[in-house]
Amino acid sequence: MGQYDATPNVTSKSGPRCIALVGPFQSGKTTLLEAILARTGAIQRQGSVDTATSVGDSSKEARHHKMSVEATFATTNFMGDGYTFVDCPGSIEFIHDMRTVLPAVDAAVVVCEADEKKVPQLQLILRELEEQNIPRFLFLNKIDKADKRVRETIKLLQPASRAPLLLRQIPIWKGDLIAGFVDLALERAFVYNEYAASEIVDLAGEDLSREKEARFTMLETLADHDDALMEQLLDDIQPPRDKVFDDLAKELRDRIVCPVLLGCATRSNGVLRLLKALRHEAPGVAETAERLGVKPSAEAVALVLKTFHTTHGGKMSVARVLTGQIGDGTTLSTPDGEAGRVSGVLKPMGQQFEKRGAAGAGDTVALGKLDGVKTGATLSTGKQPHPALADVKPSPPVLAIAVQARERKDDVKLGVAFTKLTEEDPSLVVVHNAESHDVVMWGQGEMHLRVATERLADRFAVPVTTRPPTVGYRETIRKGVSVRGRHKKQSGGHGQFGDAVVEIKPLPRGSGFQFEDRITGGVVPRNYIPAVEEGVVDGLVHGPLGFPVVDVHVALVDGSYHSVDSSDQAFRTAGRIAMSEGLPQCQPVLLEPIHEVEIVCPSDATAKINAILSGRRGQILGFDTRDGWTGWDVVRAQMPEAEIGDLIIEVRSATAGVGSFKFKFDHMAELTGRTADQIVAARRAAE
Ligand SMILES: Nc1nc2c(ncn2[C@@H]2O[C@H](COP(=O)(O)OP(=O)(O)O)[C@@H](O)[C@H]2O)c(=O)[nH]1
Ligand SMILES: [Mg+2]
Repeated sequence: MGQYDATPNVTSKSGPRCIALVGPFQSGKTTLLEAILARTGAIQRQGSVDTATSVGDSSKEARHHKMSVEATFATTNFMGDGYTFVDCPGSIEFIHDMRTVLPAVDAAVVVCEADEKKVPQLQLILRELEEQNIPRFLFLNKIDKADKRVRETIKLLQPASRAPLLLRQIPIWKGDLIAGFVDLALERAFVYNEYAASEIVDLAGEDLSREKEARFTMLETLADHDDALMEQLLDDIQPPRDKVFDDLAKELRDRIVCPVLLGCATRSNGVLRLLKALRHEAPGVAETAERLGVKPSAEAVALVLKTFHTTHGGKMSVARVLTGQIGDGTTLSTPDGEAGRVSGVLKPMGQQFEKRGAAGAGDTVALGKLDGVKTGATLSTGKQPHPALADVKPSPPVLAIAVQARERKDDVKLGVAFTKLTEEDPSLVVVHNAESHDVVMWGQGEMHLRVATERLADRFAVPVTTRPPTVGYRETIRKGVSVRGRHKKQSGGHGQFGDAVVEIKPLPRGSGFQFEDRITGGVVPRNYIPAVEEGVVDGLVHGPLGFPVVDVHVALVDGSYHSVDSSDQAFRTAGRIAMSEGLPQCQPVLLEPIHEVEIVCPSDATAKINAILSGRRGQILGFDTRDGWTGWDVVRAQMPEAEIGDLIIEVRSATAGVGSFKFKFDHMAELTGRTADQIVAARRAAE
């Protein structure tokens, strides 16, 4: 029994832990956090997400949308050790918040349900953990609603995980309900109590033989990486309990297996077992530091997991200290240079931050007033800044909206708000479109952009209006023409005179603009020719259809001048006149940007995705299985930019929220017919 039963409350060698709660949307992560906080005494009683009384999801946006829209940190104590749990949002639109937290956690608890429909989401999240090499437990939640054998559930979920799912507990059924569990490592049976520790009961009869069988399966999986254990099993020798626990811990830490625990977060069942498993088996900060390449040192090294701009406390950088100490007034550096002095070390608890003393290795704390520091930054106190620990890149954005302050006077404030917003959430990208003058906010989906827009109003007090961004249409010509542009003005004394004959002709797609000087005999003096070219370029900015003109060749072939009245300005005007008269005669045609799009989706949605693409004037180039994924496809297509605008909304709804895409510009293509007429008419109306 030893340490696994009556463990005294002594601080373990592992130091304060940092544990991520991750998993599909709605699986019960926020509820589990609440149960953990109640069970460990950090809060008086367990609140619930359903009555908006939980510590997680306490921001205005989360309450409003009834879902986690950003990572929430909460600190507690269990059996003498400090723990910070990070409730990470499960939706793919907010997955970046999880990604930036993961590098510095000791382990992740993947909360999931026995639901086939959630397998693609589960796989998406497990991939992030697998790629970042994070030790992970699976917490099979909502077992109060279980309607199938746990072993069947494991079989259902296994394709989502590269590491074998290792069932550590089996349920005790009472009729159709699960009344408790048998811990296979401990070889003990427990009956659940609501909101209290489970009770030990004796195992007998059928439960006992099921236990033996399930335990053997667990040991066999462990033995795949432990030859000594394999020999014992072959020789029918019972391995000692401590040896089994050691193996469980080792194979978890080496990411060889993913142990599975059962529970019910709403009733706080299985929570204590989970906490004990974390206490005994999850790596400590020293191992995590080693995984990140941080050497033990008196100098502090910390990683920023999240940035908050709070109303009262100003900017907070939540960071995990991997080695050394950070206190109030500590001067920190990032690899880019000095980051500033810490003003306040606080303990994060949902939306609240409480002052605390200096933070040591393992602690996860909010550091006040580090103005230049961004999420993901590596902080250190050494003479030489510590090199960056993690390089977590956001997924390419998939949806854009053009944003404008509702009131002009807020324009400057909006710029500042954007800076803070993107500091908090690097998966949000703000770009200024020099051509259309749109300020465009790119994000990970509809809800992501909606929450960002709400934050602009709520946190930064800048109400905004939004609209779809401008599509980068162009126009070109289909035939050539020769035309004269003549500018003559006699107004009182000094007149103006410029006269240029140009030949306009189409160029192949993608050639841009070319200018040729074919003047002979000095009919247009050398020094005026650049001015003619400038005038021609002026004439291309806004073509007869209302868009920039591309892929044209213009040759200056003839003209005349006046020794007194000619000037650069007059020739520039002549060049512009030639274009505005010539282009409408050249059969102008609209060009639209076509992008190559690569969509990833669960295979059972591929047919739907193909239909969506065809319905949006897409040309399907082919599809393939997604490399390294089970049950996923990649569909490639060429699509007009105008149709990509809100494509993600349809893709997400066809894939239960997990499909995504990336795209890159491929070429400009002619667009004629009704669609083109509508675009040109809309442009005229807008002008
Ligand atoms: N029956 C049951 N419902 C649960 C359990 N855990 C969470 N829920 C419910 O599932 C829903 C989603 O829970 P939440 O914690 O917000 O999930 P999250 O999206 O993963 O954070 C809420 O209505 C919870 O009350 C559980 O163990 N059993
Ligand atoms: Mg949640």
